[in-house]
Amino acid sequence: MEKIQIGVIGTGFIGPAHIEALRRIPFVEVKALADVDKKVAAAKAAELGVDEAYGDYRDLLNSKEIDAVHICTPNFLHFSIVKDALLAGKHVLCEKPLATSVKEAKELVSLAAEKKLANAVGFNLRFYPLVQQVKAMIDSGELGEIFAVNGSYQQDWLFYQTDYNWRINSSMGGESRAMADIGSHWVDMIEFITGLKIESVCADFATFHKTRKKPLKAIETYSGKLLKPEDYEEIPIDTEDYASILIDFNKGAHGSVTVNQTAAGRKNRIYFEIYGSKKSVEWCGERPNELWIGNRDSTNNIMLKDPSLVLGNARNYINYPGGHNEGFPDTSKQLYKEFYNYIRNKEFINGGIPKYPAFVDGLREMTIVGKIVESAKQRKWIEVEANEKVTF
Ligand code: SOE
Repeated sequence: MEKIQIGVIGTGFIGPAHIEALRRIPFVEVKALADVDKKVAAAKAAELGVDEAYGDYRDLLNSKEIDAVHICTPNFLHFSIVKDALLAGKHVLCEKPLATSVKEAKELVSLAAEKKLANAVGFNLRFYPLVQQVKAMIDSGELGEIFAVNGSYQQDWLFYQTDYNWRINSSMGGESRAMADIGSHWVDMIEFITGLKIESVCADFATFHKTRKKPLKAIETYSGKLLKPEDYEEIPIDTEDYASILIDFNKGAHGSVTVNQTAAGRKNRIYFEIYGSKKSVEWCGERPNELWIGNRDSTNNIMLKDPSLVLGNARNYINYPGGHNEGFPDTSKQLYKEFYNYIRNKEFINGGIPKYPAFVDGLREMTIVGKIVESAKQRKWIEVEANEKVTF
């Protein structure tokens, strides 16, 4: 079988997760990786069992054998690498955020369309089977009209003043941190499953650690717990630890979300509750195989992930029987499976509708997060354009 050849650019926390998930798809192969210099790249390639290592991503892009690239670098590099990759004729899957400004994101959406290349953004959390089940329930009218959507995304890996990572530095991660890093997943997930559009937002941001102790050497995401006091310098912080947002959706729905990266005990907890005119649902990413279903006139239920119980399309994202739990790594596998099926079936040539989050979804999320940041600064409600116009 001829396999689709892939290059992974950036091998910190998330790059290896991409490689592992890609290896679970039979018709693709991770051929090469690139990192900041030849030494780091060679060490990562040896550790991860990848044949080719590049110290400059442009050399990877020059390889004729590579069909597609995954961009897993710090955020500020996304725009230039995605652009170079598209100009080199590669299909691209980029981690979120797609770029650091809406203007740049629009340029990438247009360039990918002009070059007729498949493009995706790493909103993998959409692919939890029971998240897809909620979408199917809402699409079939089971919840009725949506009244309210509430939720949160909370973590504790940045709880201490000594917790540090490139995401904290606005020049590397972007102006917003908690909202852009994890709130973006919540926003993407909710618009995807409900079909509702966020129309206006009113945000309150907080930075609890006004200064943080930055390690004197670079460390990877989630690795700060291993450092000692003499390994730090104190620096001012200009990105938010916390954000709470009131949301007005179209079709009369209302909602709210809180994101917090300093929430002790919350490891990686994305959570939502959706209240409809017929029933309610509640789901939490730390118990992803359980869905609470709430009724007014009969008993409430807990549905367990099981391919024989879910509605239509949700079944496509379940590979194990009930009781055999699927989790975070499986969401990436399901996203990449859809992306590479699209490429394998050459759907990009005629502009087939992707079943995965594409660059337009990355642009949409950036538009919303941009308005949330504006609202926090101005301390007032800000409208979000219903549909961003992109010219091709
Ligand atoms: C760090 O906060 C992070 O790795 C995010 O960047 C991911 O998108 C999320 O899936 C888990 O947490």
